[in-house]
Amino acid sequence: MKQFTSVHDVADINALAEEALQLKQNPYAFQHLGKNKTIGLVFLNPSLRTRMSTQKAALNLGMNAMVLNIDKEGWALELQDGAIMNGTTVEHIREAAAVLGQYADIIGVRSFPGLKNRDEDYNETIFNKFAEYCGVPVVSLESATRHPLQSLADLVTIQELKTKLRPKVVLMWAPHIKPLPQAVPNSFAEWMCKSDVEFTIAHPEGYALDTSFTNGAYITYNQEEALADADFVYVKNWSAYEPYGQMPGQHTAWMLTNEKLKVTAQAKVMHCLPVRRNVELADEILDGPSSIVIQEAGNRVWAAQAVLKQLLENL
Ligand code: AN0
Ligand code: CP
Repeated sequence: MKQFTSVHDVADINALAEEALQLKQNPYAFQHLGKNKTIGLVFLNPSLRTRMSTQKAALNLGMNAMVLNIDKEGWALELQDGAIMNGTTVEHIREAAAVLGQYADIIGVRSFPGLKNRDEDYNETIFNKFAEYCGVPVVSLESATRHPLQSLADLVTIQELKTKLRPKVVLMWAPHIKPLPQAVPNSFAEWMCKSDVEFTIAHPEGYALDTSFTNGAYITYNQEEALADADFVYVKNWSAYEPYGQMPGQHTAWMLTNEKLKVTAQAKVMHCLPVRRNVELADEILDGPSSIVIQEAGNRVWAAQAVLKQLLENL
């Protein structure tokens, strides 16, 4: 693997998930691979899991890991080409990314969408500039439209816990108080569409995702129909793709409860976290036997480690 920005960078997603599960059994078997290699993790937005699990994965492989919260600790970044920098921005992304590439063998970048200009977000303007100017392999730590390290960890968790060959997996929209990116559901959908699962997406009218991520999924506005016989329910809020970044309705009744889970095949409930309790998901689910959110977050380490291992093997 030369970079990890989406499912399209992966030759065989099942083999990669399998590799992650093997690393979980034997975390330190490849310490030699990362000797004297450094990963730079650059955050333009907050993170708990991605930050810690990717550092842990790098350390398990014998790498050094450096973290820069560039939005808070770096110089104010200019993103526009040709800008006359006589205002508030101090450093252009051209120099910033190129310099970071001098210090690291691999660079991870987190850059959320602005949710204002769809073209800018869906062209991955910021992420792609980092990738272009840094000159080393890049890993997405969640970009404007995708979160592939999360999706790989989700696939690993489903492979680990499934009790039938082809489980039914449901991506279920959840209520929220503010507009969130489509990155997690886009990415989960494109990974599930390539996996050996029966994949359904359920959301209220107005919350359709970009169809280029959902090709092959069964899509419904009926929450109960989607939940019927489900083996895994993946809960996530997202804002509308059209009109972009808007919230066409609060739909608070879509919050998942134990009562609603009764029609499932004793489904396991997933969420990428962070989750707003009693807005997106009821306490009774998060604190009950259906939830696998902590195991899912734990698997972020093995997903990241499988990806870094393949990138190191290709350096
Ligand atoms: C982010 C999102 O929805 O993309 C990060 C999730 C991993 N979540 C929030 O902003 C709450
Ligand atoms: N799930 C996830 O990516 O969490 P963080 O935003 O805390 O990294």
